[in-house]
Amino acid sequence: MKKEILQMLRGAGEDYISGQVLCEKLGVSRQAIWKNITQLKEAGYQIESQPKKGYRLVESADKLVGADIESRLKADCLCRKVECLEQVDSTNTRAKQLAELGEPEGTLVVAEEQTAGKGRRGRGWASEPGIGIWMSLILRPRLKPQQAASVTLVAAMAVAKGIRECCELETGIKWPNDVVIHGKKVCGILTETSSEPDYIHYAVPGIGINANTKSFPEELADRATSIYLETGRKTDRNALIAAVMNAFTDYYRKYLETGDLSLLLEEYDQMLVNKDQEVLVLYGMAEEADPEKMQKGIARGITSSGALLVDTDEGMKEIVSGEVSV
Ligand code: BTX
Repeated sequence: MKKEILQMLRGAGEDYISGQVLCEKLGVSRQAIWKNITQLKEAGYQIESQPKKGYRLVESADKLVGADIESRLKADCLCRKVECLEQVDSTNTRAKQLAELGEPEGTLVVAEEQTAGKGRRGRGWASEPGIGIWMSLILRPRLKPQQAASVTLVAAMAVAKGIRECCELETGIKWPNDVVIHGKKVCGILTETSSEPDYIHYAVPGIGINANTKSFPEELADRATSIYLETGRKTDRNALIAAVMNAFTDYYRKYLETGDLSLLLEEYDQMLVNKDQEVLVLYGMAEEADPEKMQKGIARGITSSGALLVDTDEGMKEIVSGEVSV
């Protein structure tokens, strides 16, 4: 019921909404409304109550609240349910556990803190408490496993669009999966899948967004940034999560329509910071890349299967794995 109460309070804007109207619209007693409002206040929402006028939302909580996120999702949003945790090792690990237990598509796991946040290829992901967005979505796409790699690119587009809409901030995508501002990472995405040779059990894109981080440890400072550092404003994390989920829904449905990125190519390329820029193709992991095998080229965009097209001395190449440096 908190979801509906928040929707109605937000809908009323600066105005009060009477307890009577809330009771009638939600079909519950005044006491039930009062109890839920009290719980929202305890969670950090500033809700003003005036005896004859009713309730008014003054300020949302600076806390992740499942009902708040749900109250902002579009009616046709793919995300149907939010599990909100104070602390977890990794939201990806938790989402995968739920998926193994049969949780349907559309459940989102979010956490205030990750104690063992994961990056790609065994790397870590710094996930300080209370300031970031650490979340993982359960998907059950009816696609071939080799098509699932593009989920990451779809998620990157959704993050870029969500940040633009919610924070009025332009970001770019560093192929394949980093969302960057001025060359620094504001978001990383790790998609984990469970599949058989021709069937995907589930895919879990895990998204880490540095929302309100005020400073990074020295080893990250030159490659990481946050929305706060770029705008000087604090982001309402519940609103941003919902904006990303709403954007993801639209992009993901287009992706499922064809099973590839053909309907999203143009928009992805517009977001691609590497487009028409010189890139260094590193075959293998960046840390171990053999300098002999590095090759310069100009990135031209992606293919419908998500590969990066790089114009090199030896002609156009499709980079399907490895990394590029911006
Ligand atoms: P990646 O391997 O591309 O990036 C990891 C690298 O990025 C690290 O080695 C480090 O250099 C740098 N890094 C670590 N933490 C941060 C940070 N907070 N901001 C910017 N750079 C950082 C990217 O992997 C995939 C990250 C996915 C994270 C999400 S959070 C929710 C979900 N749960 C989980 O455990 N992982 C995902």
